[in-house]
Order: sequence, then structure tokens, then C-alpha cells
Amino acid sequence: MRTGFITIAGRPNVGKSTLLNAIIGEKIAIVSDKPQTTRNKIAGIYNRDDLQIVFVDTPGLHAPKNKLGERMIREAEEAMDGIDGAIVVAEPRSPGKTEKNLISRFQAEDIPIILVLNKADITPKEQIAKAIGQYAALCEFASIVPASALKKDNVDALLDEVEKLIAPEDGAVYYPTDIATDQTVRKMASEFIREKILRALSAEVPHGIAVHILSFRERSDKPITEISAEIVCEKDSHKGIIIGKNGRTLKKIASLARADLESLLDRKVFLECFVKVRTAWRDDERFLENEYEQ
Ligand SMILES: Nc1nc2c(ncn2[C@@H]2O[C@H](COP(=O)(O)OP(=O)(O)OP(=O)(O)O)[C@@H](O)[C@H]2O)c(=O)[nH]1
Ligand SMILES: [Mg+2]
Repeated sequence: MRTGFITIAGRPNVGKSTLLNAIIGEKIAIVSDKPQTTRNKIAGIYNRDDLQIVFVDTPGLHAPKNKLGERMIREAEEAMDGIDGAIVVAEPRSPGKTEKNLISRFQAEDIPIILVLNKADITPKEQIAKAIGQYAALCEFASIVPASALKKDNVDALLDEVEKLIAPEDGAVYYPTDIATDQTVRKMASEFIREKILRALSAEVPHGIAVHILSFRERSDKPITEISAEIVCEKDSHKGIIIGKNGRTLKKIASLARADLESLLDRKVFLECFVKVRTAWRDDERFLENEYEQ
């Protein structure tokens, strides 16, 4: 079996996680319209009879404002070693500093780069053509692929390009061939809940949220999974916003998360969520250590 590792990198909000999900064909990474949605590196495992490619989605590269941000950048950087190729995702416009730095970094290590100019579905053709020209002047890419991760346009063409970067000889198989991600179900459950919070609330609140699964129990008497989760936020005022008037916001978040969890687990889910305040956890080393151990 031919095997390889490919990192997906870029600035926040360009559609890296959407692209990972489109490649794998399943929802394994959460997606939102807020930057800095992804906090951990996430492996998506693409399996075919003769081929296994591990795609690693990474947190968006940004100038960190707290220890959580620093940890996120570290995660992204850890995913850039020992890879067969990189997918740099960008929006189809002039390359910025983040893109230029990223490209130089891979070039310096002789790592082939595929540039994905994403969100082609909402970008005029002339603008895409212009961006291709500007990027092509920067370096020799293995290929430049305009795509829409959202609409799954050109994702197959991207996969063909990625396959060219994988060594022709047999390699070590890193993951079982029947799993789609390296994440535990518990981790995915906490992420799905965090996604609903990112989607339901305005920017400031969800950035200060962490979700922990307190218990995860598959009942043996009924086909039900009982999940209890704790939503940690940074301020009392945020707690109020998350819960909402008469508990309405929290109810909505939990009900959307439950629906997603039911399709993930293919089982009925009973979900209860609690909200707790932990001041300034984003700068708390001990808290973050636990966060990244999960
Ligand atoms: N129109 C359009 N929107 C897209 C496309 N791909 C992603 N998006 C949207 O862009 C936003 C960000 O998508 P994500 O996949 O979370 O972006 P990301 O790069 O993983 O972001 P971080 O995890 O914050 O670094 C979401 O609202 C997506 O729905 C696309 O091809 N077209
Ligand atoms: Mg992401």
C-alpha cells in the first residue's frame, strides 16, 4: 500500500476544515464562519485499496493573543514535519504575509506545495485568474487548484494532484483502513457542541469557550447514548449569554448538537449541557495542558 502524510495549512477561515471534510466525505472537523475555529490538528484518513493518505487539518495561522493561541500555532507547526506534501489553502486574492511565509517555509524544506484557491464559488473568474498569476510568480507549486470545498468542486482534481506526491513504493500503514479520523468519539462530541456555540453566538463569547465531556455512556438496556457535557466560559456575563432567556439559547445549542451526535453515532442521544465559568482559562497553562491532552 502506498501511504503518505499531507498537511492542510493556511490563515484562519479560508476553509481548511471544510476541505478536509470534503476530501474524507464525512464531517470530522468542525466548521464555522468565525476565524480560529480549529484548535487541534486533526487527521482525516483517506483510504483506497492501494492507497492511504493522512490529511492533517491545522489551526489557522494568526498572531496569537493568548496562550491558547500560542498552543494552536504549535499544533499547526507540529503538523508540518515529516510530510510528503502541503496543501496551502488561501482565498483567491493577492498573497498576504501569512501565505508568503508559509510557502517559504515549505520551500526551504523542499516540501512540495499544492495551492488551493478556495471559495471559487463566490469569486469572479477574473479574480481567480489574477490570483493564480500572482501566486505562480512566487514559487513553483506542484499545482494550483481553484476549488470550492463547500460545493465539493474540483476536490477530485485536487486528490489526483495529491496522489502524485505520494511515493510509488509501499509504505508503512499508520492507521487502520476502516477509520476516517484519529479523534476519539468523545473529542468529536465535545467539538460538535463547540461548533454549535460558535455558530449560535457572536465572536467574543465562543472564542473563550471550551467543552468537556463529563460522561459518555452507552446504555445497554436501550439504544441510547447518554452524554453529559460541561461548557466552560470565561465570564459570568458570557454564561448568561450562553444560557439565554429562559435557557432558550442553551436549549437550541444542545438540540442542534444532539442531532449531529445522533448522525455521528448512528444512535439516539440524550445530551445534557452545563455551563461553568473559569476566568481567563485561555492563559492558564494547567488548564490548557489538560485541554490538549484530551
Ligand atoms: N462560499 C464558500 N464558503 C466556504 C468554502 N469553504 C469554506 N467556506 C466557509 O468559510 C468559513 C470557514 O470555513 P472553515 O472550514 O471553518 O475554515 P478554516 O480554514 O478551517 O478556519 P479555522 O479553523 O478557523 O482556521 C465557513 O463559513 C465555511 O462554510 C467555499 O468553498 N465556498
Ligand atoms: Mg478549521
